[in-house]
Amino acid sequence: MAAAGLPLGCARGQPAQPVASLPPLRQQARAAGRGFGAAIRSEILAADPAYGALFAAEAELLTPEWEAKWEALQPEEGRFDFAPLAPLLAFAQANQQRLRGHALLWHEAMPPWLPAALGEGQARARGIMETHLATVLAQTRATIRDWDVVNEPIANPPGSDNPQPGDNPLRETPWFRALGRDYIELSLRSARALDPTLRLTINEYGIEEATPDAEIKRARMLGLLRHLLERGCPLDALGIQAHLQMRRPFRADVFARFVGQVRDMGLAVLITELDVREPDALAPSIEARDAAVAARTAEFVGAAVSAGCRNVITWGLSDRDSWLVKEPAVARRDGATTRGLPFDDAFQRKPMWQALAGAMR
Ligand code: 9MR
Repeated sequence: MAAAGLPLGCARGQPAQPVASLPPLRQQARAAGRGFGAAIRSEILAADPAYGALFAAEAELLTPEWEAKWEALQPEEGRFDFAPLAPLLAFAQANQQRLRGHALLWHEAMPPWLPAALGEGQARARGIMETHLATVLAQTRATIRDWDVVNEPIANPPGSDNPQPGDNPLRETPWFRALGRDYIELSLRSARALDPTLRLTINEYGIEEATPDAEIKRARMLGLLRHLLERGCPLDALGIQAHLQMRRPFRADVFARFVGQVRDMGLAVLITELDVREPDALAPSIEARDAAVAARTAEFVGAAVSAGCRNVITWGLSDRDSWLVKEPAVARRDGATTRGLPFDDAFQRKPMWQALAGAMR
């Protein structure tokens, strides 16, 4: 009989199995031909055995939350450092997990030298890009077969958080300023030439929800993808981050239509960074809060899976280590801990875990 925890819906008349005794998410997803995973951090892995045990049990896919960003891999020009990434590669190998690469080109987590060097002319910028891709892809070739080549290339439209002024559909990053919109195509072509069977992904946020700004961002993304594919640019997948916000409406039909449009272009679509930001005004009980997060997760992941997304990755597993709690810009102002991931602070499965299990089955 179910003691602690909520019963998972089961056949009428049968006792519910306690949630803690159900097979882990990676197993449930795999049984349905899907992949479940989460973002992981090497410094926590080194310090906390329980963290490693949780990831080993529950996640089949792993994304380094920081360790494969430019700041980590090339902190000074020409000095590459794979030491922070190495323990994650070893961990993945020991636990039969696949590591995704995140991210080759991004306007954040840049080491201080990089934006300055990119301002030194087109040839210099191309050289820097080529060297980074060649070195990193050669080093990770045997272990990472899927990279976010470009992260967050689309400009935030008016009405979104941090909008970009003007009507450029692309984000005006140091890469854009150095090389124009072709920086995206150049990086994808270069990655394909360096490693012909590597899976190339563009990753983006703010394209999930039913708001006018997300609608514009989706249109901008479709425009970029169409442009790249028309030019014969190599590209395999769109990663949809899915940092969902409860204060924003979600509509399964709107989201599924977008996923369908991308898949109709011949691209795979995967969910890369799922978590849920709770509303400003919280329900009075933890139970009600968790039920709301679980309902949004079930709706979102259900729509994604039905629309053909095979892989779902959450941005961490436990609320304890979530950027939603640690990052001052997104942490709650009322001091409450955002409960936006499938496990609580004590690594107990939450209703969001059940929602993920249900949707992935
Ligand atoms: O969660 C990540 C946080 O720990 C890092 O400090 C930050 C900068 O490297 O990046 C966060 O992850 C971001 C991801 O790489 C891209 N999408 C948005 C994520 C949350 O900011």
